[in-house]
Amino acid sequence: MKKALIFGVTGQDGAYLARFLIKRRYEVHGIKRRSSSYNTSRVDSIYEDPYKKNRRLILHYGDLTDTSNIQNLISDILPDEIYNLGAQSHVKVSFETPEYTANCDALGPLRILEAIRNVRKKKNIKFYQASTSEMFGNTPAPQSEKSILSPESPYGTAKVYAYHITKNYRDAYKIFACNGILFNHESPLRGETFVSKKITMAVAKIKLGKQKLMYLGNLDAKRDWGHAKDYVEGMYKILQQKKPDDFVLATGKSFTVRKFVEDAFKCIDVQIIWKGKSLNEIGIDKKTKEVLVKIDKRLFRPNEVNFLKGNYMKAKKILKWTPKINYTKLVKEMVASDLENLS
Ligand code: NAP
Ligand code: G4F
Repeated sequence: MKKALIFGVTGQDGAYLARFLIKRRYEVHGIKRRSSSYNTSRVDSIYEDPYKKNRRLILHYGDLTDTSNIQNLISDILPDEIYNLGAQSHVKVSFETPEYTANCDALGPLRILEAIRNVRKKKNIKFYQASTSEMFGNTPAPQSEKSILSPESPYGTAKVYAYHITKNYRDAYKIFACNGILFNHESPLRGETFVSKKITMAVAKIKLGKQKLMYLGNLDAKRDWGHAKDYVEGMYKILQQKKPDDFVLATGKSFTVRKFVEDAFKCIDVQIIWKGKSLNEIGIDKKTKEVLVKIDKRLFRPNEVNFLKGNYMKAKKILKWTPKINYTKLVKEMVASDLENLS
């Protein structure tokens, strides 16, 4: 039986990856952070009693900013594969907490790689690093493994460090260390402060009479939105190759935030029409004339990544990976799930 260790198991991707690996008969170890309130809701349905024998999911306390904790966990568990999905993953928040973001997102993966290096004589552990399309910044689309990295945020900059240190350890110490350069991926489990989930939850609440309107920032940014379920399969495939390498996972299609809003409202039979410009722009229900979307300048970022669209041809050719769930299905699934949960 293979053992996997997931940093970030309580996050969106961690929860999908844990389920995926458990189905493939892995023993999954996950790192959760100490919190004053419960933070395991995404994995509660696969949680197992600590007194049960032959558990498939085993949770440990840990933190990417704690070197000794990471060293101890890795040398005790000695997993076959480590997936580092842990991060301060919010781009706008990274402008407010740049130092913490660097500690967690840049030095965190370095700490894991050092721990892997230290146990090399006992076990060759494979390592997956959650790299991101945010590293490309405003490099022209479509972005591929060969595109220039030019991050526009403290988050993106920290992730560029993590990307390079992963490659350095692969080259210098022959560690099986890989980067998955993933474009935006969403799901019903997406964190509530990311734009997709913020929109689908607001749409559901408006439909149920629990909210009147939503505030958004830049409506014109374009993102390549896929489904997290497809992307965790890609992560797994990256670590099953003969040679360690880096891969872009994306859908190759890109839509504006504005279109996401329109399509989410379509799911509840509301057609949005836009009026006004810039900070005074509003989104109106065509039928009732109610204002459902307003702009709040505080939701803009100091720097914006305008256009992300990935070229995933390398993953298609080598990993035989293609995304199965398209953008339209994704939006519908997210709205339907929020309607069900909130009603
Ligand atoms: P997420 O939902 O925000 O999950 C992040 C996970 O990291 C959570 O489990 C979180 O724990 C954990 N974490 C945060 N700070 C930590 C720390 N100091 N020590 C240990 N764990 C910590 O993110 P996601 O969407 O699943 O993304 C997974 C990874 O892929 C992240 O590294 C992200 O940067 C990267 N990525 C995401 C996307 C995307 O579109 N989703 C695209 C490209 C790359 P808590 O639950 O306690 O907060
Ligand atoms: O949903 P977002 O916050 O995602 P963003 O910034 O693209 O980052 C996500 O994808 C990255 C991959 O490219 C990951 F690495 C990262 O961890 C994260 O998962 O924002 C998407 C777009 C941005 O252009 C933002 O300016 O939506 C725009 N936006 C407009 N109004 C908003 C809002 N974003 C948020 N979060 N909230 C708003 O009200």
